Amino acid sequence: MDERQTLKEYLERYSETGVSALAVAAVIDAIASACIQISRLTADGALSGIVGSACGTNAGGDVQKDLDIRADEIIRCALKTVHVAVLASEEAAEPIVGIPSAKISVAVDPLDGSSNIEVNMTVGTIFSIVPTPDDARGAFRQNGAEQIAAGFVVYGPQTSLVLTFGEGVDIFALDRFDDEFKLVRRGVRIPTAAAEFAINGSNRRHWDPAIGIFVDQCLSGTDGPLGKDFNMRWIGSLVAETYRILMRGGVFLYPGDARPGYADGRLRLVYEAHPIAFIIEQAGGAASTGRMRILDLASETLHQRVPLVMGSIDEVRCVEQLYAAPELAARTNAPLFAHRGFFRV
Ligand code: FBP
Repeated sequence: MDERQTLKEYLERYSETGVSALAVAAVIDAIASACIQISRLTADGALSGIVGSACGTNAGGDVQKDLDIRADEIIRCALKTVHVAVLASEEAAEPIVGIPSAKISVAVDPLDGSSNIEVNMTVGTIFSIVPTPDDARGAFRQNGAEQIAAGFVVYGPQTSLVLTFGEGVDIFALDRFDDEFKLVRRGVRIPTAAAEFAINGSNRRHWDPAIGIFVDQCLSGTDGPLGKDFNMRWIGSLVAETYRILMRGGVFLYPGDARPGYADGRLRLVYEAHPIAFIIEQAGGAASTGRMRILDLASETLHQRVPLVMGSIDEVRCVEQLYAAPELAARTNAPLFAHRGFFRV
């Protein structure tokens, strides 16, 4: 018999810690139920009418796929059953007001990485739970450090839920037989140093010098200043990259670049970078724009983008140092990279 703790049991225990904990637990339970439905749709694909076709564009200007829209509907419907003051979704231009007196508000990316749907690659759902301020309109203008809880669900070979309440990171796997999430990892820790980096290298010519230098340092391996050989990955799915980094370390970069509309990168602060940064820090990693800590940032607009460099602390600090003094790094490394740089600065 499987003795693993279920998410429901885990949330019951957490909800005993206070009145607002009860509300938070109810919201996570509702999101988890919604994610079980989304997991089924993702797994069934064309059999459930999901083909990954484009249906329009969302408020942030991203192409919306059929599963983006279905996932958004499922999450909204689930959250109607619990006490949420304001709900923000990547798929909606404006926040949706629920029960204004509710103590918590929720931001969600219902389906992250949706360009991966039609190619049968991993996608996910990301969520952030924040306290509702006196003026609920300010719910998503708080620093990321104010988050009460955050998590994401990865729809991969396994469906996994990664969760933090600000006291470490725990992981649950979906038991498809019982239709329940069950605890599989407690207190996940990211190695402080790692030898794997993830970036969309096709944007190389548009990057800031600091990013180009860092990538060249990784590519120069044991001959370079970082003194080790790096492996490279790019899945094009933030949730999948984050899960990998939680499992074995590494650094992920989606920097700002010179393409029109990409000055602050691609990822959204409120429902992507904030929750991911909270999880990464709680697992002992770091999350930064390259210039400052993500959790110290507050959003001015709901769909605001932000550069994101996150993962193993040593590599994130290395990128921050290059941003602080790119000319120094360029001078130190120029001769080496002029000869060996794959992505030349
Ligand atoms: P969506 O929110 O539109 O899904 O975009 C986010 C994302 O898919 C991330 O999951 C991923 O890291 C990134 O975009 C990939 O972007 P690119 O295609 O530019 O490499």
